[in-house]
Parts: sequence; structure tokens; C-alpha cells
Amino acid sequence: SSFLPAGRLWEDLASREGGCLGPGLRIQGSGPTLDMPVPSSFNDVGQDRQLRSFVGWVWYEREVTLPQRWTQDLGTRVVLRIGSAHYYAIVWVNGVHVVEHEGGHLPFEADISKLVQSGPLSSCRITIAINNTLTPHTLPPGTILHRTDTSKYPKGYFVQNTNFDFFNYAGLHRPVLLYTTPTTYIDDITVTTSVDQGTGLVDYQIFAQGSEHFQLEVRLLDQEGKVVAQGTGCRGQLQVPNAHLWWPYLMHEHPAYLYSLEVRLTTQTAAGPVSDFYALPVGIRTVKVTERQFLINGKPFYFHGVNKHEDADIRGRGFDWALLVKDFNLLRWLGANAFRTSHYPYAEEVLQLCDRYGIVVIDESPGVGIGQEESRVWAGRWDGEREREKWLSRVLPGLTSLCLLPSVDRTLIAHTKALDPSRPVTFVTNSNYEADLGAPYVDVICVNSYYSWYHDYGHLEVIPLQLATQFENWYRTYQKPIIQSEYGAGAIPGFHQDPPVMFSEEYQKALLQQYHMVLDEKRKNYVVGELVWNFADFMTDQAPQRVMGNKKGIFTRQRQPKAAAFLLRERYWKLANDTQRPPAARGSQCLESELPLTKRW
Ligand code: BDP
Repeated sequence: SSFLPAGRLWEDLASREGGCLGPGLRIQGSGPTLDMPVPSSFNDVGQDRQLRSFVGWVWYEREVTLPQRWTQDLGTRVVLRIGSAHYYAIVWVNGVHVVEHEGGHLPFEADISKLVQSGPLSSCRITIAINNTLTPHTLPPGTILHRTDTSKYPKGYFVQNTNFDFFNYAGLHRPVLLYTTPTTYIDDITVTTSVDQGTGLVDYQIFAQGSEHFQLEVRLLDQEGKVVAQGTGCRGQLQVPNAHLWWPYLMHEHPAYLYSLEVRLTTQTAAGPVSDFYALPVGIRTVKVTERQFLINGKPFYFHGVNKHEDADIRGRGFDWALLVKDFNLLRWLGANAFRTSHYPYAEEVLQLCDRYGIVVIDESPGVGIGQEESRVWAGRWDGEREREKWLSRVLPGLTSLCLLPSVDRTLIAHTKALDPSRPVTFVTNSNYEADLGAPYVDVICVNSYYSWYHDYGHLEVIPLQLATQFENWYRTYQKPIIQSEYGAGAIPGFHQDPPVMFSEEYQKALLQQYHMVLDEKRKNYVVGELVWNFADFMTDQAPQRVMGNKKGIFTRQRQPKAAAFLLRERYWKLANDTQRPPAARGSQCLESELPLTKRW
């Protein structure tokens, strides 16, 4: 698509009109444009320092020709779907405003049938203005600092300030799609599952739009394509005797078993019956938290995994299938059974792959870096139920096991649980166990610590004492299971020093080993997981403590293992054997590609 950076900030504009162009104008010919791939961040695609750090409005435009059936059959509904646009987006079709959306990490769409079906034209010009300015009112928040000392800065100079440790990549980060449905269509499907003495119970609720008159048929198919249960109507319960449960990776011989829930909606029209159809993969599983354990299907689950980012060379935060599948292959290689979507919701394709690979997810809202000023802003906005709903629709995750909130607000946590009682709720804290305001209300406590990294530099020997104290304090105070949600050390790939020194691969490895000694002790009791910071090196703002980004990855940004990756691989496979597989079944549960490792044991 063509792309035009328009050079104005939000706060310069009286309204969010999208900068210097009126909606009727074409981008082509209105100024110098660039070719811009979608999906991708725009920052690293060019050879231009200003584009890399650009703050303000950018414009995307693309003209497509639609099939005649779409534009002439009035029984067809044409939808424009935008996977994500960071941060604020305004969308026009053929110069007509169709939708606006705030928030850079969730999809949104617009019904554009009327626009494309109104004339003989079958062309469709999609124009999207995006503003990446972060303010105290955005999620994540940020501030624009105006530098007014003219002896140091040119007139009008400003910088975007943020309180988080990743680069504020922007653009159309996920696919932009045009698709069709009939005018009466399946809008949403909600599924919850439970198990009663081996019988899987699948409760479904289907939301249809467009008319009141339709029939709904529901079928549940197993992996062989056999129908195992069926129903009719908008809501019901399907019963699956001897159900195959959805188990996490390495916890069962056949992990990640998915049924397919097929929903067919039929309407009678003058031209005959018309149907809409949707197939949703469904895993039957239960999740429960006790005082010391995190139970999946009634068995203790230990999270051994990573924190991630949507981040890579050139494409920035842009969605890329090859990268995604590589990452899942690395997770399998590592023996990881879980990850956290730090620090925002990831593309839905990521969650779908987690379901297929048996990876348990802590799905995080974009509420990172909320300081005191922003808390006041948000506290104001949470007044009143409508604002609260708006907030929740932005922070609630998709198909995952845990839902993570940014806030220590008791009613917000209660409300989240009311909306989705099937998922435990947590939030990640660096704070002091005594001062923490959220811990009393969450299901699982997630604690970050960076011993011998951000203090006691180089003194690896203090980790066991400090970490044991951390766990004991939190557990004594709250009696809830704890996940070590972040720990780690920076290592510049190829830097070696023994005895270990900070930033060497040896130091990263040695620091992790110190943590593991304590984790091994405490996991016998109430520690239910460990997630290393971070899966891969990732880009950040420039700062003297960052070496072309954050180097705490156990893989490089190009997904090559550092020494610590081999250490964790050995540990995670051993943890899987120790804690999750019945002894008799050991060694029989690996995928073919992993057999050499199992044979070694
Ligand atoms: C953690 C933050 C994470 C940072 C990390 C670090 O959650 O975003 O990248 O510290 O400093 O507390 O490496």
C-alpha cells in the first residue's frame, strides 16, 4: 500500500481528524509517498532515521477491485477487518468515514456493504490514518515532552516519552482483510468446557445478527472427523462421553487435543435457503487454582516457559507466519509449556497456535508502564459502568488460561471474573509484598525480580538467600500459588568471560542456575511456575543501559540460541519428566523430532 507520514501530533489537533488531509482526498499524488508492506511496522522498513522515530499521523491507502458478486448481490455482507493498527486509527472507504478505533493490539471491523454496493463501481479505496502518539490517556500510556530551551533544541522540538522497555513500533501490524458473510450471520460464539466423570461438557452460546429468523445447527467433531455430539439453537450443552481432554505440551501422550465445533446458521430467503458456517477448534479442559497448586484437568501444572514480545528485525511488531512458526518450533525444542504475552495482547493467530501446540498462555493487557499520573487518569475513566465496560473490552483476552490485568483495582478484578469466570486472573508485580494492593484479589501471584542484575551487580552468590526470602514473604502473606513471572540477565551473543561477568553468556547462564536452585526447592511447595525474561532479544528505545535493545533473550533477535538456551532446554525437559508425566509413560511422549533427546535418558 502507499504510505504518507503526515507529521502532526494528536495534541496539535483540535480534533482527531487525521492530520493534514481531508477525508475526500487521495493519498496518491498528495505528497511524496513510500511503498509500505502490510502487515509490518513502518519504522524499520525504510532507510530514514526520521521515519524510524516518527511520532504523529501516517496514512495508508490501497485500492482494490471487488468481485462483482460482492457488489451486486445485496444478500452479501462485505466486511473490512483490520487485525491491528497502532495506536489510533481512522478508516475511510471510497472517501467515506467508516470506523475509528483506539488501541494498538486488538482487531476491529466495519460493515462496508452499503458503500461498495451503491453504484456501478466495483472498486474500493481503503484509506487508514494512524497516529502512534502515546499520552496519559492511551494504553500503554506515554507523554510528549516539549523541549523549549531554544539554546539546546530547535523551535517546536519534542520527544515521545514512555515508561516501558520496548520500542513503540507502529503501523498496520496485522493483516487487513476483506471478507463476506450472508446478511444474517454468525457474529460470535462463546464456549466453556467442564468435565464430569470422564464426560466432557461443552456449553455453547451463539450470537447471530441480521434477522430474528434463522435455524442453528451445532455439531462437535473429533479429530477423525466423527460427529460426537450435536445440538440446535443459540445455546446448549454438548456431552462427550470418554472425552479426549486438552492437555498441555509434555503433560500427556497426546497433548492439545482439539475438537471442531461446527455451527451452521440457515435463513430462508426469496431465493431459497442461505447459510453461514463457522468451525471453531475447541479443547475440553478444566482449570482450577488451590492454595498451592495450579490444576489443569485436576492435575498439578508447573509453568516452565518464557516471556515474549512481538518483535523481529525489519518488520518490527508486524505479523509474520514464518517467524511465528519458527518461534513455536523453538518453544517445542526448549520444552516450554507456557508463555506470557508481555506486554500486550498478541495476534489471534498466536493464540490459535497455542491451542494447537498445547501451550498455556498468560494473556496480558496493554496496561504496562502505568505510573501515578496515568493511574489518576484511568481512575477517573473507570467511574461509571460504561467506561468500565469499554476498558474491559480492551483488556480482556481471547482463548487462554490466565487473564492478566494491569490494575490493582479490586472491583476491576471482580468485574473481569464476572465476565469470564472460567479463567483465573493475575497481574505481574515488582512491588513489595507488604505494599501490594492487588495480591489479595488475584488467583495466582506473579512476581518479577532481577537479583544480581539491577542491584548487587556481579554478586550471584546473594541470589539464593534473596529469592528464598522473596517467595517466603509472598506465600506467608497471601497463601496463594506463585509464579516467578520474570527473571533474567542481559547477554551479548558471543561475549564470553569465565569466571562470569555481566553481559557475557556465562553470566546469564550462571544467574539462571542460581535461580533454579531455589525454584527447585520451592516448587515442591507453592511455586507453580517460572518464566524467563526473555525468549529473544528485542528492540527498545535508545539508552546507555541498552545495547541495540534488550539483550536478556535466551535466543538472539534472529532466533539463534545463546548458551542459556541449552541450559533451559535441559532443565525444561527434565522438569517435564519430573513433574508432569506418569513414571510409566516416561520417554514415550515426544514428537518424532524430539526423540534423540528422550533417548539420551
Ligand atoms: C521488567 C519489565 C520488562 C523489562 C525488564 C528488563 O517488565 O518489560 O524489559 O524488566 O528490565 O520489569 O529487562
